[in-house]
Amino acid sequence: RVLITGGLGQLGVGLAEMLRKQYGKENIILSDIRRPPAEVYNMGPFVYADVLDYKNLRELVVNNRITWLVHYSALLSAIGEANVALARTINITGLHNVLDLALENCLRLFVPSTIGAFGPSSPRDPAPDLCIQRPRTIYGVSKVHAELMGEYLHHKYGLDFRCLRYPGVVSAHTKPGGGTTDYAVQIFHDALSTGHHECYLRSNTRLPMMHISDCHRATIEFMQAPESQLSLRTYNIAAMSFTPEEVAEEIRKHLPHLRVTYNPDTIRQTIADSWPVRFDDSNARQDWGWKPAYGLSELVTDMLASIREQRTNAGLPVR
Ligand code: VAH
Repeated sequence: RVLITGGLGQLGVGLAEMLRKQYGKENIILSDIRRPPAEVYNMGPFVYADVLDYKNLRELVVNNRITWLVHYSALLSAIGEANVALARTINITGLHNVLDLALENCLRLFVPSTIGAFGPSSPRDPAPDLCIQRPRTIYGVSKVHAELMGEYLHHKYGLDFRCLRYPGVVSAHTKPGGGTTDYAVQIFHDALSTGHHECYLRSNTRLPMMHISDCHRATIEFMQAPESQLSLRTYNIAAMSFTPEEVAEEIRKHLPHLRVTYNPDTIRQTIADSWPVRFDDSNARQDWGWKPAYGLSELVTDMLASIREQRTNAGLPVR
């Protein structure tokens, strides 16, 4: 059985849906510290879980016979810079609870890392799996800590710790949670509603990005990969890298009137300028067969179709 923490963020619900198709509804338990919307309750098992409450987590793991833990609870890059103390508590103390729980109960553990685990002194174009990592956000620092702790406990105690560094994830049905790549989701909603997007990054800020279904598929394929195939515990995964201007141009092939004004905000522009421009994910492709399905044109086509349908169903006007 799988327990997903931070399940109501950008990634949890979609991953649960994909896992439930393969392993059955009752075997995938979504959790968060917030009450879910009705449709999430109706999808399958949901429980309250606070990653800062070790006893609560242990009870969930034992009572539900959990064997895999997917740890999505975290404060992302920009929101973490606005609340460093909380980000450190959730991203580091929460992680330690999950690591201890995994060791105590012989759980297999997936923890996501991010392009944000690199910093200005890392090679940026491309960033390889193994290189200098001196990130300049509490989010990045906490994710490097997660990578190092997971790898240490794997080598010392045999913990099956697995970690993927995600690019910015572009999703139609869920909102991102306060990251630096969030513009890449908002621009689609703006294109179909007001026709105008105000971008908080410069037009030429290139960042690694991925369609959410590629992100979920990579996670599941990686979790299923035989241990013998893994030469690393933490892997970069990539699909594409684009700038705000490039994604705007691709959207204009469908909606020619999209207007974008660039109004860089210092915090998120500084974060983005410290991150990799492109990822080298050759180890993931070689070791466990990673291959993305969505490039920029497929992503734009899918996002516009999904959001158009959403707005129509909600009785909202669509451009
Ligand atoms: C963020 N979307 O922007 C998250 C992610 C790769 C970026 O970690 O913080």
